[in-house]
Amino acid sequence: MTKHALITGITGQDGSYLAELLLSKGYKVFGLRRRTSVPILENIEHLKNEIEFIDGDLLDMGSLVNAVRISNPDEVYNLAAQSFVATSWIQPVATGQATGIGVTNMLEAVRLVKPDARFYQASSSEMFGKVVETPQKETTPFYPRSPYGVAKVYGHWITVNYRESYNMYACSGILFNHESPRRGIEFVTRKVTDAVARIKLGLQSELRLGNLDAKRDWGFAGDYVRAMWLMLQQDKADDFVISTGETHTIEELVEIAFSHVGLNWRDYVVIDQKFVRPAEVDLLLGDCTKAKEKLGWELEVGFEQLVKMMVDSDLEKLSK
Ligand code: NDP
Ligand code: GDR
Repeated sequence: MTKHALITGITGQDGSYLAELLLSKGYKVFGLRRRTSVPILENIEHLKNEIEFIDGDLLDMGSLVNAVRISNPDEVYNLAAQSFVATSWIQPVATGQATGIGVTNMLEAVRLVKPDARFYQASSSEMFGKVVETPQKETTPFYPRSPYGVAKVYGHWITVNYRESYNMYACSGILFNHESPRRGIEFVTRKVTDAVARIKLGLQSELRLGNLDAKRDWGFAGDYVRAMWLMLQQDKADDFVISTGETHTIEELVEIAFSHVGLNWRDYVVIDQKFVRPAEVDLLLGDCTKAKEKLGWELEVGFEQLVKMMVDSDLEKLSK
């Protein structure tokens, strides 16, 4: 029997890698897509004939009920969210609605239409926020530092609550930062690799950034979607941290990206207060021992390899 999967956030970075993975495993993939005046399918252009799109929005529960009815899913991956932390201070209510309440809308749709479907919630290391304990693991208390982080904490606990209240197979994957050539252009890794490529090609002269001292545990999105799938293949639903166990400053990221094309970052980077956040998450470093032991999950791409892959991809895109 062909398995059915419903992915929300199909047009995003993770949606595209997860769709590739599930298609390669023989799944029929349904993708929830928002109506936009200009369709933005850049990440899934190559898959668009293999995915069945269903129109809908996390804010509109009727559309989610409809999506679950049409797709009749064995597995639901809730990846949709307002996912850019900086924007969450500008649109805190919209972020709370999509990133927080949207999770309840999706869980309710599953509970009402297909309660035995397995559910994955895209939780985030941003829930750890202010450093309480390092490395951060499943039992580390949350202390979110942005409206986005606060909304994700709500999404995490409502997922746990539906598992405990209704005995649903619902998992929360607490994923640390993961990147790829398909990363949105405003996130710091892609902003840097795109700028490095532009500067190298003579299309841009400087790169304006905020806080270079923050530390992140950065992995490759292609490795992380494997963990999402593994979480839904277990005997019992549970929550897992997914991380690399290494942390690097933004300055290190910048250094590696510029030196990969033979440039010195100090000649191009300008600090701009506009990109400094009202409250910062200073240090993220994850301990994913539980995922390694229980899921058998391993990462394949390291940090330096990831940064170089992204710079090379941006150089290639811009050279065209
Ligand atoms: P992206 O920003 O690339 O993708 C977000 C997706 O959500 C897009 O497809 C977007 O659609 C969709 N979306 C936004 N709002 C709505 C809505 N109201 N209704 C339906 N769809 C909506 O994020 P990523 O792929 O990087 O991340 C996937 C998930 O994982 C997110 O929930 C994110 O918060 C979480 N996460 C990400 C991490 C990372 O490092 N990448 C780490 C931890 C968690 P559209 O194209 O229409 O805007
Ligand atoms: P983050 O990712 O907030 O960790 O959330 P982002 O790449 O936006 O920021 C990482 C760090 O870089 C610092 N920074 C800048 N960030 C951006 N975007 N632009 C800049 O110019 C800049 N200068 C410095 C930030 O202050 C921050 O410390 C990502 C998202 O994918 C979330 O959805 C996800 O939940 C978390 O990762 C885990």
